[in-house]
Amino acid sequence: MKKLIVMLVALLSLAGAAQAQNLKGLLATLTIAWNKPTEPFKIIGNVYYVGTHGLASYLITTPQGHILVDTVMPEATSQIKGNIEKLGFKVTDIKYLLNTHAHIDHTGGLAEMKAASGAQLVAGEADKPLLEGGYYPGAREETLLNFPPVKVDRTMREGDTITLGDVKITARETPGHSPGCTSWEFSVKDNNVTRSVLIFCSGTVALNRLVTNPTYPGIVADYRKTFARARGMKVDVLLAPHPEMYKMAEKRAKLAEGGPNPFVNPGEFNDYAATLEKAFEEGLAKQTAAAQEKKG
Ligand code: 4NZ
Ligand code: ZN
Repeated sequence: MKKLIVMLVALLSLAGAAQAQNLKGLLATLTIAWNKPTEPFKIIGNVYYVGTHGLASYLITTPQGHILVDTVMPEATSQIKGNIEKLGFKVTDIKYLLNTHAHIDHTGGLAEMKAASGAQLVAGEADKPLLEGGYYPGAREETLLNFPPVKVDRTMREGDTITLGDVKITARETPGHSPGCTSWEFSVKDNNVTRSVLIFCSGTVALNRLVTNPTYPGIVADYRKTFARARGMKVDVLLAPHPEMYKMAEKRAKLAEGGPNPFVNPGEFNDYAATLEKAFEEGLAKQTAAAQEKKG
């Protein structure tokens, strides 16, 4: 189990190499772990995990309706629906669908969930064309990464907010992993203590090209802007689209034992972002060296 996760993380960071020959194989391997079911559960306050074993989807509930952040692979959308109902909530009560970034593993079910709920889709401005086109940035022709296109109802920039009932969610621009990569910041109450939550978009290099014909113009500067921004952010509860990014399984097991909520971990986000920044600079150096070599 642990071994598998280590392998997947390694695969994701090796994606630059994998991209060259065998995207199909990589995607097939990842999808098996991504699509395994898992039990939905309450993370903290009014925030619930409704994703699969390998990909996160979050339900934020209010008496005035709910907010769903991200879906998973297209074929696993029924799992999200099932998980929401299992917790006693209704898909038709979802008012807003939010997206962290326009990659198939997080957008695959947006069109289906939008049709099922009638919710408004909210996303980072620069990801709008990707969501509405259903393609991976810089790889429009790569049909393996295509997903059902979906209309974006509202685009967000840094500091923009959406409010539903007593929940106010603020968009934080964290571009790089995708051009409109948006992290979602809000507060929850845990035992009468207010905690800041961040659903972080992502900062991994993964399949992105950083040099020579980059995934999108300005990608390197965008990643660096995100890491600089992350240094100044104060986050009590880190959540992300890939559950291993914040050790979800470990914390869930601990949560079941009782005691203080293990998802409250101030500083974890800043440490994680620092790790990502180091991996990014290493990835950039590697891609730069590989490009030099090719040039001869
Ligand atoms: S991601 C694949 N969202 O960048 C797609 O972590 C997207 C990612 C990783 C891997 N893939 O197709 O293998
Ligand atoms: Zn991604």
